[in-house]
Order: sequence, then structure tokens, then C-alpha cells
Amino acid sequence: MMGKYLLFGAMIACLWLGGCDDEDDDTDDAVDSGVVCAAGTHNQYDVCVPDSELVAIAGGTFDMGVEDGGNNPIHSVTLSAYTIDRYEVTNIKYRACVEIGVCEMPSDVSSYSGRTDYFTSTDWDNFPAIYVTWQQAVDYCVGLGKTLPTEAQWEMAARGTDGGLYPWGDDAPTSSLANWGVPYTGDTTAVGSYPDGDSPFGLADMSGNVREWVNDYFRYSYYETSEDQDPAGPTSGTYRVTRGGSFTTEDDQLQAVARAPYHPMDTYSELGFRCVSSNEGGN
Ligand SMILES: [Ca+2]
Repeated sequence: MMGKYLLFGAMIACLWLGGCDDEDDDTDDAVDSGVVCAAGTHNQYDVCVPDSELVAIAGGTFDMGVEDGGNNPIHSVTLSAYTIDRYEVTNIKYRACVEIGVCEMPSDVSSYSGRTDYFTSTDWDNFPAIYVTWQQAVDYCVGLGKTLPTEAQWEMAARGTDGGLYPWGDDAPTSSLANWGVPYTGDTTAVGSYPDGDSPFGLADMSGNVREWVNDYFRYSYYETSEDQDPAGPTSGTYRVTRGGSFTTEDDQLQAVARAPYHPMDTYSELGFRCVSSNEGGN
């Protein structure tokens, strides 16, 4: 099994790098360099975002939650450094995992609006993988030596350390900031289609497109007892947390502080995921 994981990691690296035939491809430098801006660009917040699909976050302290809406109380959380996927995991990447025998097929290969070949056709390669259970999402991440993000890791990555209500700040969402329920687009879009809505760290689609599994069990009152250093969520529960809302949801679920419990065995056309690694640079 370990051989399969190693091969899967190599396959995904090839997808990121656009092919493995050229060993001198200087894109390697962009992946290995983390946040060196010589291999990246400055985003609308004048933050350097590497031209790779991994974003290194230095860690630090931020205020998690809001005072009302069930995502309270606001509490100070300190996180160690981590690396997180810039995009939701896409069909082409999840297919590579299935083909090598590490991941299971999604429960449905279509999408919400009736794209019957959504998972199987290359037409939708760069669209988010959907219809995966919480465990299937975990299996994908573990296959790359990663994990699902904790709620705290996801929220800091979405809001930055200044505490905006959305990835782009406190302004209400618009049709140019995210794929969400107003106006109703009716289905997923290619990842990274709404760059004006990127988070302060340069992460795409943290609000909208597909909601995202995170690692934590859901407990409504967890913020009242959360640890302040690298909180990992309750130790038991029935539901897992999802974050960020989707193309079906309205303003309340789109907020970077919003938490929504989903049963871990359920799959949906509007539910996907991304991975994190504590190993800076990732796989
Ligand atoms: Ca999303």
C-alpha cells in the first residue's frame, strides 16, 4: 500500500508541475520556494502568493468566530505553521487517486445541473471533486501525506489574521467575488474563477463554489471550551464540520466564520474539500 501512496504522490506532483518529462523544469523552484515572491505574484492585498498550488501560512494568532449567529464566542487561537492547498481538490487530481487504487470513486459521477460525465470527462478536470464522504476526503489527503484542515486552520486561511467576515473583508458578497447562491449559477465553476474573492493568503474559493469538509467533529458549543493552541476540535461526535458555503447557499453560509454540520457518510453535489500539511512545501 505504501508503494501506491508514493506513486500517487508522484502522479499528483506531475499534475501540479504540468508533466514530469523535463527534470529541469524551473516550476520546481516555484513549488519548493514557498513564499519567495520571485516565483509568485502580489495579490490585491499586496501579499506575495507563490505560483504553486500550495500556500505556506506562517501561523500566528487570530480571533476565531463572531459574537452572534452560533459561531461564538470570539476566542483567540494560535496556530503553528502549515501549508494548505490553494484550490479545492479537483476532478483530475481525485481521478488520479482513484486510478492508483488509493481513493474510492465518488458516489455519483454527475453534477447538480446534469453534467452526466462530470467526474469522468476531461471537460471538467479543473472543477472541484464532489460526492465524496468525509473519510474519502481523508483518504485522498493521507495519500499525499496530508490531512484535512482543522476548523481553526481553515478559518485562519480564509480570513487572515485581521478577522474579515469574508475572505475579501467585511463587504457583502457580489457576483464577482464568489460562486454562490445569488445570483444562482446552478453548478460548480472551475477552481480559481473568482480571483477578486481570494483570501488574504491567496486561497481561492474559500467562500462558495463547493463547501469543504474539515477534520473536526461538530459541537455547537465547542468555542466555549476550545483550546487556544492548535485546537483540533471535540474528541467525539456524530457530525463533521463543513465550511465556506457553496453555489447553492446564501450570505450566512458564505461567511468565513460560518460552520455547518454534515453527516460524515453523506455526499453532496455541493460538497468537496482541500488538504493541509504541517510540512512546509507539502507534496
Ligand atoms: Ca469552497
